[in-house]
Amino acid sequence: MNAPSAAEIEAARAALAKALRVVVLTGAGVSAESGIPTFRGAGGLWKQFRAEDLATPIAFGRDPRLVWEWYAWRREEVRKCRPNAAHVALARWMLSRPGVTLVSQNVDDLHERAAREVAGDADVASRGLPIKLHGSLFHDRCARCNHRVEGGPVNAASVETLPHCPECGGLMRPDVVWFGEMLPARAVEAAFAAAAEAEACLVVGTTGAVYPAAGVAHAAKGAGASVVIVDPAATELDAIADVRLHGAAGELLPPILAG
Ligand code: BV8
Ligand code: ZN
Repeated sequence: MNAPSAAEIEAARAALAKALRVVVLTGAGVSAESGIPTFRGAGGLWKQFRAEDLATPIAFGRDPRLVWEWYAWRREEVRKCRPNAAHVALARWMLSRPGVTLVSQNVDDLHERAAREVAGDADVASRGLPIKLHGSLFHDRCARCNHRVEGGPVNAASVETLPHCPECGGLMRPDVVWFGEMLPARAVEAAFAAAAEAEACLVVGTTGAVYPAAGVAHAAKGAGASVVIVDPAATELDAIADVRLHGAAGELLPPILAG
């Protein structure tokens, strides 16, 4: 796929600049240039680890140590990474204008770190934070009473040494949404409410294969929004794109989100 022309970049920039309300949907591709493997791409996360073996409640019930080892490894991988130019451009843009809602499928914290770095202080940064549809890699949740804590060090030597709930003693799990599990209701509500109001929808770095997350883009389209898609490869949302830019998020977001 050839790189987008200046006219295509300008078409994307204009569609986003003139929209009073914009919903942004990001997936693993927005973190790819930070060095975090995507899920389904070459060398994607699922390639080395079969999703059904690790990211399902059944797998966790069957072998909590294995599942915790994978998430502890991913936490360390993300900690070694830094937000890339796409996260920074998005954070800068969100902090420079009203009316943008960021919805992310990612469980990493790179959008949050970019917002904090750009804003310099936590209050301002809060305007650049994402709605996290699939939870957070850096939080643990009690599998019994749902008590939620900041994730700490994980000792997966035995089930007994795995993180346990300070409230009820139950086994903690990563605070992410596994396949077959409901998404956090408030996050879904907020994401689809933003889509229903949007005049533009920017989709960055997602195959659009996972629902209900991918439905955010369809809901925005249905509400009459112009859909701009940034991705180097074909996605399952391409059919609803009004402007389709083939390329990397780190290269394309800075020019299309420029002031
Ligand atoms: C639910 C958290 C219902 C854990 C994840 C059949 C049809 C339709 C749907 C279903 C179906 N069968 C089952 C379902 C439902 C299922 C689903 O959608 N399955 C799909 C796979 C078919 N969904 C669910 O199970 C959801 N729950 O439906 O509950 C329910 C109803 C009643 C009662 C109970 C339950 C829960 C889904 C959430 C699963 N959790 N992750 C973890 O992370 O460990 S999903 C996982 O996939 C990640 O969150 C990830 O974000 C998400 C989507 O993947 P992408 O982000 O798109 O990543 P991918 O690698 O696929 O794509 C990367 C893209 O980036 C590519 O396009 C690539 O080209 C691009 N890229 C690469 N480099 C760059 C780039 N782009 C820009 N710049 C670059 N440099
Ligand atoms: Zn508990």
